Amino acid sequence: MRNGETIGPALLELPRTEVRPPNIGSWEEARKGFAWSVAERELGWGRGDPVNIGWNLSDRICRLGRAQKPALVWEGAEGQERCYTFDDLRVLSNTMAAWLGERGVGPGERVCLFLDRVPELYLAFVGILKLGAVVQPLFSAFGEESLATRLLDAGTCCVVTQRKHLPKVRRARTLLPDLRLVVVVDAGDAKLGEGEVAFDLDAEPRVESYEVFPAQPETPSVLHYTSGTTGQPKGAQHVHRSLVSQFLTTKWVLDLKEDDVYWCNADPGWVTGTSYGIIGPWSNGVTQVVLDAGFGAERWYSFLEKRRVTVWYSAPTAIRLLMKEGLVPVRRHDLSALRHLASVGEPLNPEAVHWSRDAYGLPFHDTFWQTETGCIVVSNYPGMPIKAGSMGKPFPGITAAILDLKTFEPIAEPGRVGMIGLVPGWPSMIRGYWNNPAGYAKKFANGWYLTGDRGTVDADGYFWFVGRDDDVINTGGHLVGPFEVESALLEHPAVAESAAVAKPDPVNMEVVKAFVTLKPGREASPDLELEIMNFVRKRLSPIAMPQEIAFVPSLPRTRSGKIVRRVLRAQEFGEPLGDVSTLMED
Ligand code: 6R9
Repeated sequence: MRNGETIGPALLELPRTEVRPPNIGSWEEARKGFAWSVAERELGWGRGDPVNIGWNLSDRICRLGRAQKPALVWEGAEGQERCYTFDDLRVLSNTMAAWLGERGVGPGERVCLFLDRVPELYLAFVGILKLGAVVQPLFSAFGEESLATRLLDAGTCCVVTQRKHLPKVRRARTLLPDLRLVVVVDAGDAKLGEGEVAFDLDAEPRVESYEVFPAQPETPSVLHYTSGTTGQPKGAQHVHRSLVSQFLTTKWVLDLKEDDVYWCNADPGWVTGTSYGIIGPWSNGVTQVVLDAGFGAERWYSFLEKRRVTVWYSAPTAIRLLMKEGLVPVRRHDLSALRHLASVGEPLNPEAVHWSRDAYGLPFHDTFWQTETGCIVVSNYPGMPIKAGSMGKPFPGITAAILDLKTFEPIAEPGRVGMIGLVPGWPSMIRGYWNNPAGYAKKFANGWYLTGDRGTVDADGYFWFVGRDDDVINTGGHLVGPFEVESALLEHPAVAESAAVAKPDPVNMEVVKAFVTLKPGREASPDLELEIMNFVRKRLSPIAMPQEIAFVPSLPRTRSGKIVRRVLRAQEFGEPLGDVSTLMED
């Protein structure tokens, strides 16, 4: 098994990349005497500079002498291009903030962004924060019901959207007494109804100077709706102080340097697309590129090549889809500008780490975090040896432990499975769930913040993911983590993707059932099923071997790309599917 094999930094020394020391220096050194005030000082806090995130992403960067540097290089699905400098970002976010303020949107009110990844999404995000309002980004692919639930819960007063999403907003609006203003960024000659107003970024008079809302560190900033482990949408409330850890984790984990061209392919409807698709890179004054188009290996490689992307933050789903396409499309492109790759959202199978090293000459670095943590909390750092399949080590300033599932006391011995817990209090931890104090209270026990994920820690202090609390399979009293089974499945040459879930069993209570999609050119058959079962049995154990394999065309996943095992499990148990509003339709 290659699981756990160490990939040392030596292997990263590729002739094509200039080797510069990582921003973090060494993890051990960075951890010694760490204080978040390191980042606060760098951000100028204490000198009386504004704390407001919006100001920090734009005005502060201009003041550092980067006003004319591109902040956003945008490409649309049809190849359209737009480029905005940090000065444009400063002025256009001012414009948005002033415009909304004039129309009665006030500090603390919730403003929803219901947009594709168009430039207005990014500029309005910054503007809404400058105004002191709370920004609520939602996937524009949401249907009217998912939209209405989240807007109703948040008491949202304003939605910024596009013409093509107006019908959904209009239908949702009948249920939303608090929604006063619908802003359409591309109205053109569309006939707008009551409470609907056109905003044209290019035509609006540019607001050169704007007094940003004097946000305090604890002033609410972003409200992110997440499905969490139970599947019920919850509004995770962040505050302006989150910037401190989003800024520093971007610098140390994603290793962004001044001349980088950074691509985070996540949609801002998902926390990755805001923490590291807006706040992280711009607070570091780095150019980011955005592609407002869906997945496609050829399209993505062309984009990486054309934009000379140097640092790429992606997710296992996308990586597995790229693996499925094989090396041929990779070799058709010049990806030599790439120098650092990172991944988040789901466990990163060892196979994916090895594959990326072969395909791109660089391994993906796994990073672990949640909507609730607001920033990366456990990760693999540039310069630190990677153990393929491990999530890495806690970020300096974060104390993580594996907790006993009953007592919530830290488990001392390496390798024993428990709940991943964190000591509360880092800057970007959520301050509550909107309208749901009871749900928030459940996230803590014995002084620990509970992630709801199970894992282990090894003798070297590396953390390993086992599964979400409700995804772990209990077969005859043995706990089997889906990640381990899925990683073994992925090593089989016919398997493209997989999900391992519990299936009821009269003898063992539960057994493992695997749902598998196949690589192009492979066909499902009873022989293949047996072959794959044996393959897993040899690699893991008879207990972890799937008792049944279902070959399926695709797996249910969320809009952020996560495989939703609980839906497959519920089907096996004949239980209700729970909230499925974040599921992607195929
Ligand atoms: C950023 C984000 C959080 C849940 C988390 C865990 C899973 C995220 C992971 C990972 C294994 C990783 N998750 N990163 N599991 N390894 N590197 O994903 O936030 O959408 O709130 O999801 O995603 O189960 O608890 P969010």
